[in-house]
Amino acid sequence: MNRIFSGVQPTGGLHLGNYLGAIRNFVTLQDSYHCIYCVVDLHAVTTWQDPAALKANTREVTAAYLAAGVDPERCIIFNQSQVGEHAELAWIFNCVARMGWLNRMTQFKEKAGKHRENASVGLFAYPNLMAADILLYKATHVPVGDDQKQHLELTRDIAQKFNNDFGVDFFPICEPLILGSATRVMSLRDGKSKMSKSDPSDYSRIAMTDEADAIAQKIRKAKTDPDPLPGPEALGPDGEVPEDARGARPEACNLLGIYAALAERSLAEVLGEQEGAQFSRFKEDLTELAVAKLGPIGAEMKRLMAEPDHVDAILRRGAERAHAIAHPILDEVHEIVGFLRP
Ligand code: AQP
Repeated sequence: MNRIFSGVQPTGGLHLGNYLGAIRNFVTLQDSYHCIYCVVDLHAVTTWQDPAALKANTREVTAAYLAAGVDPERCIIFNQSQVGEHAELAWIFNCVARMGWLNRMTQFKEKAGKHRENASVGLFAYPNLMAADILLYKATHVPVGDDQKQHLELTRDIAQKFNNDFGVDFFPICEPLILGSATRVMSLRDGKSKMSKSDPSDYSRIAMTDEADAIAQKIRKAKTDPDPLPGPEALGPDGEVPEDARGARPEACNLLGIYAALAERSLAEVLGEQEGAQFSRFKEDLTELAVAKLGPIGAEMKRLMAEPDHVDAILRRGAERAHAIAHPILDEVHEIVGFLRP
C-alpha cells in the first residue's frame, strides 16, 4: 500500500482552509493509503510560539484530526518533536539542498517579508525539514494545498540529489495529491489573499471551533459585490471559474467555492441552483451549510481538548509507531552517508 505523510502546524486557530484544503482529505485518504498524519511542532517554532499555547495548539490539531474522522488505529497520528529522527534527517538535507533552491521559495519570501534578515534560520530551512518529514517514511504521496506545491517540488529535488550524490536508489520521488474543489480557500475580507491563521483580522477566517453565531456573523460580513450569481454557463470547459472572471469577482468566487466544497458538489451544480441569487440570500444558504458541516466537528474538538490525557496518549502511541518506521530508515541513511556506528 502506498504511504502518505502530511501535517498541520500547531500555530493556533485552525480554520476552514485547513479543513477543506487538508484535514478533510486526510479522512478520505485513509481508505486507500497507509497514512501518517503529523502535528508539525518543529515547523511551528520557526516563528516564535508561546510555550503553553504551543502545547494547547498541538492538542487542538490532534483533536481536529480526530473530530474530522481520522482513525488513530488505521493511521499514525503524532507530534513531530517526539520522533527525533525528523530533525536528524533534516540536518543531512541541510547539507544536500542548495542555497539557491531555498532562495527561490516563495513562502519564505511571503513570511519573512521585509524583515528577511531577522527571520529565523529555521524558517529559511523549513522546506528541508518538510522533505525530511516525508522521506523519513519513504512516503510516496503527499496531500497538500496548492500553496505547498513548491515545497514538494523541493522534496523531490532533494530526494533526487541525495540518490545521485551517493549513487543509490534510496528515496522515492513523491507525488503531490491536490484534492477537492477548494484547494485554496481565500480570506473572507480579501478574495486575493489566502485564508490564514496569521491574518490579524478574525473576520478573515472561519475557525473550525467557531460557534454557529460567529460563523453566521463572519459570513454576513464577508466581502462580496453587488452582482447576482451567474449561471453555470459562466464556467470554463473544465468546470472551473475562468481566471479573468475570478480576477474580476474574487470574493464572489471564493464564497461559491467554499459552498461547493462544503456541499461536496460541483460548481456547475451550485450555480445551476443559485443562478440569479443575490449574495444576501446565498450567504444565508452558505451559513446554514457551514454550521451543519463544521458545528459537529467543532463541538467534538472542544470535547477532546477537554480531555488532554486522552489526546496525549494517542500522540504517544502514534510516536512509537512512527519511530518504529523512521528509525531503521534513518539507520540506512547513516550507513549511506558514511557515519560510523561502531
Ligand atoms: N487557505 C487555505 N486553503 C486551502 N488549504 C490551506 N491550508 C492552509 N491554508 C489554506 C492547508 O492546510 C495545511 C496545513 O497548513 P499549516 O498550518 O501547516 O500551514 P499554512 O499553510 O502556513 O497555514 P496557515 O493557516 O496559512 O497559517 P499561517 O498563517 O501561519 O501561514 C496545509 O496542507 C495547507 O496547504
